[in-house]
Amino acid sequence: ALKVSEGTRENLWSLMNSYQGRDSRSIQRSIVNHVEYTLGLTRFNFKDFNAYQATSYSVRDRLIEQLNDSNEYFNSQNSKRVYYLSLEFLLGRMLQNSLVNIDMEKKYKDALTDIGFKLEEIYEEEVDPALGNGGLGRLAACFLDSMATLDIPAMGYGIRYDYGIFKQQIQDGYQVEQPDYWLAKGNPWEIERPDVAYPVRFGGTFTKSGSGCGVGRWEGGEVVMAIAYDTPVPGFNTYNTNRLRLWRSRPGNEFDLQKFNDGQYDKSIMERQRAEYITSVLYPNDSTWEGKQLRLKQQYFFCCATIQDIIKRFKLNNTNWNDFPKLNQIQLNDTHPAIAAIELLRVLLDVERLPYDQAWMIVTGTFGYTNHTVLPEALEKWSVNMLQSLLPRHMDLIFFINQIFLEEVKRRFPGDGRRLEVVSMIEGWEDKRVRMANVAIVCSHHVNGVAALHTQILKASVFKDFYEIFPDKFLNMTNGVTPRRWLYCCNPGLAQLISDTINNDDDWVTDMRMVEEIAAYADEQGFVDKFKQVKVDCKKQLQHYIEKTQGIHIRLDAMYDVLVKRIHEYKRQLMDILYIIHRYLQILGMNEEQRRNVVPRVVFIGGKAAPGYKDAKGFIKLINSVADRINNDKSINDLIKVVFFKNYCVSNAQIIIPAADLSQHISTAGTEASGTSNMKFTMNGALIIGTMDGANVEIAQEIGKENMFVFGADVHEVDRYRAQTDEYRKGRLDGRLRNAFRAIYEGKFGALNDDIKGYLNRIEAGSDHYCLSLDFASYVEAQERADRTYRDQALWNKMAIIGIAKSGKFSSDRTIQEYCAQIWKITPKRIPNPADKPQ
Ligand code: H2P
Repeated sequence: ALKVSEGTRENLWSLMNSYQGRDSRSIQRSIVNHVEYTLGLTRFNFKDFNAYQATSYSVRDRLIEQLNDSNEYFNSQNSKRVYYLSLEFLLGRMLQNSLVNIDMEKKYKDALTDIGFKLEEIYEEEVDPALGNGGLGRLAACFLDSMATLDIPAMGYGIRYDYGIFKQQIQDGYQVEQPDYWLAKGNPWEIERPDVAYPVRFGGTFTKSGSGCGVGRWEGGEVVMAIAYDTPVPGFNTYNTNRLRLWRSRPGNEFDLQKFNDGQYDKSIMERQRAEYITSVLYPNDSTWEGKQLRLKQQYFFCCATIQDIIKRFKLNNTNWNDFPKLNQIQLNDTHPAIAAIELLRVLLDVERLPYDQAWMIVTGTFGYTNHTVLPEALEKWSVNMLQSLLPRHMDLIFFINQIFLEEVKRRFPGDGRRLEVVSMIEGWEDKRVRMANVAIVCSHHVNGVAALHTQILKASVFKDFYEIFPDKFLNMTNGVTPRRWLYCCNPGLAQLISDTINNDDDWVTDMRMVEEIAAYADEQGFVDKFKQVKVDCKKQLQHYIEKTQGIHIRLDAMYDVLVKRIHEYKRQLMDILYIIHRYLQILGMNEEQRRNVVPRVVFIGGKAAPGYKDAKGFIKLINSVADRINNDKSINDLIKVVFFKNYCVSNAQIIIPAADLSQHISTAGTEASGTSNMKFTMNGALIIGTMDGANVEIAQEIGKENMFVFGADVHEVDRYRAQTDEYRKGRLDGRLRNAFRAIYEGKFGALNDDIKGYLNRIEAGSDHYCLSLDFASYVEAQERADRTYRDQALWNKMAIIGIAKSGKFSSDRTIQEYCAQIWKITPKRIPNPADKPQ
């Protein structure tokens, strides 16, 4: 590497320093420079979108410098690093978050106002990068923010998909998926790095020499290139800036001009396109999506490039391989990147030529695995045949480590054939498949669940046999969310109120436990009035958004009742809409007097259904049909309004969450691993109606059960109910549920297709896996409690304020601190801010 002398360094620094001015004039200069020189437009005439682009480039300049300085500093210190591997990063918009984190929002706002632009309007020009499905991908984004803020030398690795999660449109009440080509107008936040490129091989043949796992040569097949795209991730109130590195696939060979000239146009072009397909689209969850092989290719592609990149960085300063786990921790976000562990093993054996025992020790010292769900459909399994043809050496190594592992299990649990069967990495006899979770568990030093209850379930059932083999491997890391995006940015009114009240400036933004102080003001009229005003302002903003995007007018004086998350049977959007039907039927039967007592509600239900998930799509149609009927029924005088909140995504979550009064987290107990929006809603002063599931349990512990509307069966009751016969359940079908079904069958909500009716028929016949009938009575009761409480506004606000005050635990800073202390064994490294240097 090029080493520059101190004198040259000073000179370079002073050059940069002049560019990095924080005064208004310098900010304006950098913006118009980008308009003119980067965008090639004239500074005398540019639009809001161009202002967004130029402003982003201007901010990015600052971030790049911080990123480079941070990276150089960590390299110079040979710092230990954490690598967060995830197939999804649901980042959301960057501009505001970046400005806030580098503490320049006000300065940019003023500088832009001065040249005729409104920063808030410019924020709206940014596309919402949506490279994830839901909570898992958003968690990865919150973790990046917290790791940067906590001065942890860390990097995220993932895929730069051309198409993120589809855009959801609604036609005739049905979900229609539109491709999300988010890069159409460019992406000012990324830095293309053609200099950081690695080859990735698929297929071909593997020849082995030596005994045991041997060493070998993997040749032939198809080679594609992985090109890095870097996005800087600034921390809040620190100079430290981390890197998110996303890989894009490109053809491995130069364009075959010979073939082209010989007239084989299609062939030469198709070969190149095949390589580019790998990183084209993000796969939606839970769908019976075809093209499994492409998904596997995506996984290996990004893991292979990432491992090469990590090793290259390690070799900058190190030669002793035993130091590798001490200096590198790799966290697997679910099993999607689990093949990285096998890839590291392969490289250590076949490329670095380390003995097996040493290589294995390095692998198991390096990896940690986070499980995010107990649903069997999400525990990935790859066909052995497919793996063998795509990654022959990896399949060979999985067989090998599995054999060694099973021998050890046999020794420790003699005669326990059942256990061997369950913990084996391979399942089946004819159609053999690889269980990626088992691979991940064996290859990792720690395995964690994402909330206390979820971890308990992993230990007691899903991974019970593993837990008995490796009791020390399993631990809990309750999820968290970043208070920067989910309070400070999305709810400036509340943030200001907190800062003013606890009189500590913005220190709480990096220490959420400090917010607890506001609990003391929950009864103080002055404070409560301000809180109420903040909520009303947020509701107005949502009202405006709904009017603008969906053309629906909603009243301000209603309870805003929100259920937003992926549409899935276990999350029970169906139960919510059935309750709405029940409520509607009830109101229809009321006289004037009784109606005066009804709390008006605007019910928002939003979320995307995986394109191949028929039932979930049926729920969306049902919700829209019910909305149609109720919203057009003048006789109920807007006592209920139902809004299907279209295209739920990070940027509109930032509008709806602060505006909610009541938020629903109503999964069947034992199914939602954690949930993270429950944390966001609580931080923003919405009350939860929810089951004792996932992180709801811990939220109740922190804020007090009396400050939530808890209902429903617990995990044990669910188990017992499921163990009963259909006959038993059929005999106990909740009467109100039956009436709601009747209303649907009778066509009160329009003609619905047979699929949804079939679904309801099955519940009626006692096939009720997600326990709608079991929980319905207590759900109705909890809803009534919510209504009663809402009528007592003083009580309601008090509960909301206590919720905010006691939500400190759910900052992702706390989560990351736990990962650092218990899994990664890493301490913060605060890099000196060069601006603090005496000039
Ligand atoms: C999943 C789980 C959530 C969890 C989240 C992050 C997969 O997210 O289901 O319970 O909080 O990971 O750990 P989601 O359902 O939102 O896609």
